[in-house]
Amino acid sequence: MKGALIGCGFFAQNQLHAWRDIDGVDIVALCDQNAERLGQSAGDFGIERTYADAADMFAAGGFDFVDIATTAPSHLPLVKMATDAGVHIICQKPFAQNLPDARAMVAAAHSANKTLMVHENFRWQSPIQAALKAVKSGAIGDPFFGRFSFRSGYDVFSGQPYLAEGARFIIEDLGIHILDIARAFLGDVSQMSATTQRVNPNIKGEDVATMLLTHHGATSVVDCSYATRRSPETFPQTLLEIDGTDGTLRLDAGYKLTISGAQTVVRDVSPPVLSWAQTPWHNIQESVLAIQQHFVDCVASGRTPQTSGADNLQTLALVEAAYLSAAEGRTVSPRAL
Ligand code: NAD
Ligand code: 89V
Repeated sequence: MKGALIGCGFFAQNQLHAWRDIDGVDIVALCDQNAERLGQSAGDFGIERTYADAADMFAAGGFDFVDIATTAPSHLPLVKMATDAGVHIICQKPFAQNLPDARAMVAAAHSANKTLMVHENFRWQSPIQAALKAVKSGAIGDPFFGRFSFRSGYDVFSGQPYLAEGARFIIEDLGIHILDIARAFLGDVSQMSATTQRVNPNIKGEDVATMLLTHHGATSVVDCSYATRRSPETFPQTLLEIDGTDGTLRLDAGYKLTISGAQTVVRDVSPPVLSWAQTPWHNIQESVLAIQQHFVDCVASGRTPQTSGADNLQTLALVEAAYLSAAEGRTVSPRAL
């Protein structure tokens, strides 16, 4: 498969490294409006075709899929260019700034009969996959409670300065991943109730969010904070507590997985540090390789990716429901949005 990538910024470097590790994939073209970033990535990864304008890249063609690694405001026009060009698509999270734009992208990909996957990679982290495998195999019976927790004081603003500038912050950027993990474990959500806080005075959006979710047969709490100073720092680990009818599962700090069913089993599920990865980001970086491999496998076999555009509408609805709930102080049904 030949691919093209749009947006050679902070996170795309991980995506380019991961593409290089996947057999049978060749990134043949790069696009960025920023000439310096474009030139740097083209040089680092030996990619000859470069474009400042995505329309020119699609017009030149010669690739089967596009990896859109830009921030959300550009996703709708770029996805539409891709579907007009008849290529498969991976699009970074947050998929869209609102649900109508997200639905328009899903409809465009459906009409073009092309695969559209959202790069929602946190559920692909190997510690999360190990926990998911245990729960889905019935190791703790039927889950009735979950806590999905991400609390950190890590400085994310130095690498991603735009995170300090938006009216929305932690739910849209990070909570979206944790809400998606909650869906992966406990299924879709009928009710959402949320509170938000801004602790850091130097940013515009909320940096703390506490959300209560009603799933079919289960309740969960999704709690996220970038205002939590802890030692040791756990960035970027998602910690899990899941109670089931026959036992409990805990994913604790340091990637320690404890499953207490008929017996108690404790495992170290630390993710590997890939050759191009840096701690503590290695957990996320490994999941980039896993989700991109999943995309390739799905396109090759005609399967729908786990985090397809259509699936991600449910995760995005939780983000919208959380903001609405926090703003209006009421419980919101994501299905009504
Ligand atoms: P960034 O600002 O560093 O990079 C984005 C790049 O896209 C910039 O170089 C910009 O010039 C380019 N760009 C924007 N619009 C363009 C257009 N229309 N045509 C061509 N180039 C364009 O941003 P980032 O931190 O790399 O984040 C990118 C996306 O990745 C965001 O949506 C962010 O939420 C997401 N992200 C995901 C993860 C994850 O784990 N999945 C982690 C970090 C960031
Ligand atoms: O995964 C992300 O989307 C990142 C970060 C982990 C910093 O929140 O923006």
